[in-house]
Amino acid sequence: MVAGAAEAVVATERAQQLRAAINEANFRYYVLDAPTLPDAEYDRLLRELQAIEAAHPELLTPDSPTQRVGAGPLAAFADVAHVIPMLSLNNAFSEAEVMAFDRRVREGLEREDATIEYAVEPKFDGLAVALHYQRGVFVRGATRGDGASGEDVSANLRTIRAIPMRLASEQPPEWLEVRGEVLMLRRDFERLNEVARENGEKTFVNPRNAAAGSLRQLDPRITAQRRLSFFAYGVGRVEAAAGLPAWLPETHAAVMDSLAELHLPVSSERSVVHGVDGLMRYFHALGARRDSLPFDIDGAVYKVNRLADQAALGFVARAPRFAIAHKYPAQEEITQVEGIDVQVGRTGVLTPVARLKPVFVGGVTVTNATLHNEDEVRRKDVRVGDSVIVRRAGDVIPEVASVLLDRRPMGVTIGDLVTPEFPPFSMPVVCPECGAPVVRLEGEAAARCSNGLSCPAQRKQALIHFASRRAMDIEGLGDKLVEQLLDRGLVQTPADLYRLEQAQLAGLERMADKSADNLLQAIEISRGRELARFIFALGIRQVGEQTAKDLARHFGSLAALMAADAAALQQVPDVGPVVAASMRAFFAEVHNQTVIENLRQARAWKDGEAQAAVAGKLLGKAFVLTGTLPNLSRDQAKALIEAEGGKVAGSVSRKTDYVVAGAEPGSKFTKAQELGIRILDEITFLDLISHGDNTL
Ligand code: D41
Repeated sequence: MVAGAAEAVVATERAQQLRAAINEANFRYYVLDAPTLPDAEYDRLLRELQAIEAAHPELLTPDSPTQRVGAGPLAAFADVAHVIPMLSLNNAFSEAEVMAFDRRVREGLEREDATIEYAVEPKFDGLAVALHYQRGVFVRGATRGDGASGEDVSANLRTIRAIPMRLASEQPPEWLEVRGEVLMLRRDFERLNEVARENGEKTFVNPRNAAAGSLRQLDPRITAQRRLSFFAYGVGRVEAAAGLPAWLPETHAAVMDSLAELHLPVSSERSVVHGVDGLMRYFHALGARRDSLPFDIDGAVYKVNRLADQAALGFVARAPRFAIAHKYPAQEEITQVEGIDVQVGRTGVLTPVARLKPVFVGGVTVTNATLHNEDEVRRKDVRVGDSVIVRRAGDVIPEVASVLLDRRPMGVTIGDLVTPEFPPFSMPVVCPECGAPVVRLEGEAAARCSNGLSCPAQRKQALIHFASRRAMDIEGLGDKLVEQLLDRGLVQTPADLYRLEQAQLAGLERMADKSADNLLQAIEISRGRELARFIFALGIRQVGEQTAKDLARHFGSLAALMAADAAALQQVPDVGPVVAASMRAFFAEVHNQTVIENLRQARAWKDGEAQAAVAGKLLGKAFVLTGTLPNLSRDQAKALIEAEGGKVAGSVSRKTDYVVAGAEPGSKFTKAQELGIRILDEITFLDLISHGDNTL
């Protein structure tokens, strides 16, 4: 009995410790974006807590981190009334409208000559929700709905790790209603769609729709897999704890700072500015960073900072007079598909491209959007004549996000005749550029022209690649010029470049004597490039820049490389059967052999010497560096790794063996955790360098 009681006390204390540690880890990971606890350790703590709660059910609390994915599916969401209505925001689309807003504020406050102080923040493109905390514990959450009442989505909100289940405060208020936006980070959205695509399921049009779809799932276990995020933008109902003074911040900025102290996620992009000048400067600065933010925003929100002024201004209809949303140009627009073209790339891959009625989206006029591949067009069922949503987020290539099926033009009846609707897209069976048969290998998404470098489109892309900066680096030889050289029959293969003469160039468009000289000189300079560049320039499928370097180092000469069989090729790091087969096939083609022979006579490259693989403790091991190490610079760490035969890559993949992480690591750290890759700090890293892998 006594022993049992003592055990229970220990369990209680340990459960508290574990909850605190887990909550802290969630806060650092999801709110500060600066993880400190390795995933494995986090899982261990969570399992230990689960075990304690299973042995002592009386210790289980609703705010325990084990309860984030609790119950099974609901039949329906319950309605929740918002005691304080959730207002909407008026929009401004121009500087003039912002000036009018500022004038109304000054007039409303009867301070016409004053410069108003504004709290400014990004306008998250998500869904507004209200979170209720009773004595610091999350008890309920609801969607905004129509502003007067919404749906109880508590179970789904619990799955969002950025939302604390308990506020970080010794003396929490009796009641705190936090308002904010639920959204999905771009990287989580991309991953979700990637998985959906792989499983042949429907993809989401944008992160907002994905967040909405996930939050309104009746089964919280599905929501839990969706990785939603949350940012607070204000408060609703607030009641101080009995015996404590009321919480009376004077400004919106102070409210946000308090929420941050309670470990609620607030935007680090928030700021305080003065007057319309300050608003516009913020708008443009944020706009410049828009594409590089980890989430979609559709504008900036300006709020009169002083809460007393907010109260004095009040609201009209359902929107406050003290706040406005200043919108950026839309990243999505509706337009029509005028045609579907098929483009042929360097390796013969056919890419369907939608030709669009020009539309202004994401700050540029878009006339084309990639449709990726045949399966993708079929899945979205994009057809000529369709109205489609075009999306351009960040600096990514514009994309057809979805088709508005209800606007698809139907067949038109003229007398007895009915014109058919456009048929579903199908890939051409012959290459649109050269007429050769199109092939699609089993298990591949890409359809290819089977004609290799006899196809003019492939030849053109191959030449552009050959001349490109990271390959032979022939300055000034871009798209347009390559096209002209090919059209006039001056060049057929890369080898022909080295036979060009001044007189031949003179007739080309925009080619004065001077530029002709420059081009010839750039070609001349490119003679004798190092072997690695030359191998890369050949454009062998699967052989990228790094593989080309490894091959050059390993074989030393092109002759040795060409003579190597598949087994010999696979001696090179990262060269597997697929890459080896691709190289064997390339060098087996008579056409390629001839071009290479001509390039040899033109002395286009210089062989090196075969270098035996460095012997070292870390031979063949792949490292990724992230964050700032306490003592070593990035270059120093890299040098240490390479001296032991290891390699440093720029991004984390399944092939990564170790991630060396310092302070403020980036997304590479998270990725490494997800893939279960070993993460080293500086001390363990140095240990590895001196003793090899067996000590870890
Ligand atoms: O980021 C947002 N989407 C955001 C929405 C924000 N930063 N601030 C907001 N502030 C308000 C007021 C001023 C009315 C409290 C809002 C919203 N409202 C809002 N979101 C959805 C409807 C209204």
